[in-house]
Amino acid sequence: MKCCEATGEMTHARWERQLTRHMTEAWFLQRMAALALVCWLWTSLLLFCGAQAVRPEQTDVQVLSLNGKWSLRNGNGSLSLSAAVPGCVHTALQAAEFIQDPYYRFNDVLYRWISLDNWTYSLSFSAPPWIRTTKRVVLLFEEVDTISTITFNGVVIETTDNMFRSYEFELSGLLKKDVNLLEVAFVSAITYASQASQAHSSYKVPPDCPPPVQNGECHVNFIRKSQSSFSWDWGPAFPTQGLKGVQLQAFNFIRLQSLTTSTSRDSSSWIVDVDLFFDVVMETAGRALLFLPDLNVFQDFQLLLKEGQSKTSLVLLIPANVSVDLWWPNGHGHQVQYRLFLEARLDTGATFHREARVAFRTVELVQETIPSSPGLSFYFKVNGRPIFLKGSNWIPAHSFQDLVTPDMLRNLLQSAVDANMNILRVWGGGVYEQEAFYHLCDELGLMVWQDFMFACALYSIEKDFIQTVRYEVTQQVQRLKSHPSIIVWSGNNENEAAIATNWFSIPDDKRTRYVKDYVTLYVDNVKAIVEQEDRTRPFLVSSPTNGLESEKEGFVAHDPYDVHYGDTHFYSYVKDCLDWNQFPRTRLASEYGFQSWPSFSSLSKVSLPEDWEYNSKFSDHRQHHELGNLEMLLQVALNYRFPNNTDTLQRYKDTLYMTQVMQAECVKKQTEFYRRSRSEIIDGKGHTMGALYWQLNDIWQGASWSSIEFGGKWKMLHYLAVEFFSPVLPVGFEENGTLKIYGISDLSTNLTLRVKVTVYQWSSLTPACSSLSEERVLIENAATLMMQCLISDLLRDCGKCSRSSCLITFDLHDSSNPTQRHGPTNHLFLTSLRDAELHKPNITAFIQHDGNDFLVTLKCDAVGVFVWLDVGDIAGRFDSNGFLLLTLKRTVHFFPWTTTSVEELSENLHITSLHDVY
Ligand code: BMA
Repeated sequence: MKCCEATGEMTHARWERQLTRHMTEAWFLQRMAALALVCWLWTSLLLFCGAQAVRPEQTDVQVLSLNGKWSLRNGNGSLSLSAAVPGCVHTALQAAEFIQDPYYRFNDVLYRWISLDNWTYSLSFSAPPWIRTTKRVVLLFEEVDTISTITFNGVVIETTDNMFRSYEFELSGLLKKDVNLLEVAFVSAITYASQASQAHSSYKVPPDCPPPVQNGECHVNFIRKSQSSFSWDWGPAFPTQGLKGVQLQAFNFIRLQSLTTSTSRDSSSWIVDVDLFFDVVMETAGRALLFLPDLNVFQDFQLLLKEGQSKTSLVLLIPANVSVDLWWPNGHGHQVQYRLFLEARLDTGATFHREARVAFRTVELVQETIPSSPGLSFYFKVNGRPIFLKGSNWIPAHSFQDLVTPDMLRNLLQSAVDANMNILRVWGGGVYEQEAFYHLCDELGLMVWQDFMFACALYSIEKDFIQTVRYEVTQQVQRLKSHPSIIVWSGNNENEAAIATNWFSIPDDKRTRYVKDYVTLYVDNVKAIVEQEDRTRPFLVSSPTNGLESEKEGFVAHDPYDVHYGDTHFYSYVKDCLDWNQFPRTRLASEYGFQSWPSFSSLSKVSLPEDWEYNSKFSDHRQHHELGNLEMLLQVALNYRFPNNTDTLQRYKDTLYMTQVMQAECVKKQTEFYRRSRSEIIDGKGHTMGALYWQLNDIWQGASWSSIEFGGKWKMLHYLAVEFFSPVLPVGFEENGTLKIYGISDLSTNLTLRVKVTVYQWSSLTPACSSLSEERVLIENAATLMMQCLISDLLRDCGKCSRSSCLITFDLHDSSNPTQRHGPTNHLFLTSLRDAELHKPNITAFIQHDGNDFLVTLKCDAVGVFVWLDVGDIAGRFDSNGFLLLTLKRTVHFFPWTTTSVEELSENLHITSLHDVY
């Protein structure tokens, strides 16, 4: 027993003592045999403590990766090339230089032939001797996109119909010694969807096709593939074909397929539920140890594993006296995750070990009555604390998912965190994201509102369709449930609303059928499976929804946009977006937004000089939202002047800038409205507890609602989000001639503050006047009215100020230490900037090194508004941009994401402010 004499953090005696607590009587009878196990477990624990363990996860399982270079050919064999797996047809064709960048100019349409063809991936490989002598060999596909027939050595082993699930097949007996041929013959997703819709002849399942402006493909609701891959109002149609990871797993006795964890709390202690999914060749027994080294908690279990595939559930109790650090959303605390180890040994001699992460947090969706308001509240409590959701909606980061790298994801998700967001909604028209996405969200404290992948359509409930959805939902919940970041599952995007408000002009007498199908799909299947697999977080059937009220009304409420219940989506492009009176005082705003164009540097990469006009064919082509380009100009016209430069290219660039100014201001106004509505009930409406604007990221370089461009560059909106999502924020607005300033706080302590209001003339950087309010308590986790005054009084007491010659800024100051400011300085324009008496600010810039970053020192001689610094293609971001320049001198940081220099930055820096485009 020499190995047990090793010294470590835990003495042998203590280990024995702790283990004894968990021993059963049977265990005592088997003590001698078990001592060997203890010795082995002890060794394993020491290995864990030293974090040195590098060994196979399962001694009985051998893995042969089939990733790498495969062959690819089209339907008639006229094209053949080698193709990487993971990968897809488009990226393979581009890598082999058969095609250009699919995102270039009009290539999305020109390359449609690729998606209309049927492509076959094939791989020849010889099986190593060990694999042929193993009892079971399983072929595993992580993802097959989408419709394919898989053959192995000429034998059809499976057909696939769902990109959102993995597939595996038994290969034993089929493996040859020399050459084995694996082929995946895809059928065009477009053809399949069209045929599936035709086959569904009993009644229509709308919509048939996307609007023509999207240059898309039809009947995407008939295929379990990313719904936006057939085009969306912000993205191209690239219904590609391809494969993710492929491997062989060979084993003689047992394979641990996956391990999931979830945590919950009873009255006194935490419970960690660990589910193990096994594939067992022959019934076997053994023992397993679960170990949380950082909490010094462990427990051992007897395993009895029946033949076939099965789930074994282990429950690890965290004793009440063990203090556990919680996982909190960004801005509310740390994101603590603990390492959990599983060590098991079976009677066959096989061993396996796994490492996972466990986080402790609770989540609750509160829907209860609110005094003086009809309806129900709708907000999330994490660890018992109500959390105002601040964030955005996530769409796929690329049409070709194989090109999405963890670095790209980190950059985007870090950008969300840098903008003070605490949540992203993974929208139901895209994809269930890759593992790295959720790991990053766990690490960064970004909560995830996870939709199931159904959007803006009705769906069939044919037996095969339901069956494939059932596999999908089961697998996805099992794959994702261990992530603390996921706080809610949601059945679909806008499909309750689509039926309720009759998007597809369904005659009244046919409505019942569609409601019934809706309930069958999302309630009887999706919801039922989710609740069976994961009871630790809430499930919503749709977004927007009235929540419990929708359920009461048979899951399709008569008005899912009712502000007294649930979440709402709200879009209005024609009314003045700066008029807060038009915004719905909703319980939770899960979608709202405005379009803008990305920067010239992004667009010029995929276009030619002849495209660089707002009304060019290219500009129309990259606008997938009917009348979108006009709507942007309309909003610009409501508050600003049109760019009037006589140079066409400059006018184009100025117009791109104006769309970003407009978008940033519109979303800012609306978000501030939602944040200041969190503590009030006005006319029975309010208690708003979330603002997730549409949309965070882009799939390509085109007009969209995003705040971050394809490639990661921040639009003006994203810079403004840093401030409008700030944990402490002063919000000012005008109501019947009165200036009201609210303080918004996401903090968990009260602050005693004063509001400093400063009035500036547009022509001068010296304040015209300023005043300090009475002190007031800014209440923790609330919106508080901090001060109010008549605007006419303010201007009258401030010399020659008028609404068009002056603007107001305001900030929150510590009442005992007036030099300490809380939150950013905010502002209010007293007239539309179309009419304001702006002065040319004459901005100059000087760039210097500052360690790895750069300092840009700006000087000006009048107030600069929406001052925009652009360094073209140089990747990186500023600490602030799109701001009001109110001081003679201001320094801004630039954080590069690649190597650059003072010279390169100076050459590329371009500064625009609103006055420049007038
Ligand atoms: C919402 C989303 C998306 C869409 C966006 C902008 O309805 O759910 O479907 O892209 O609006 O139109």
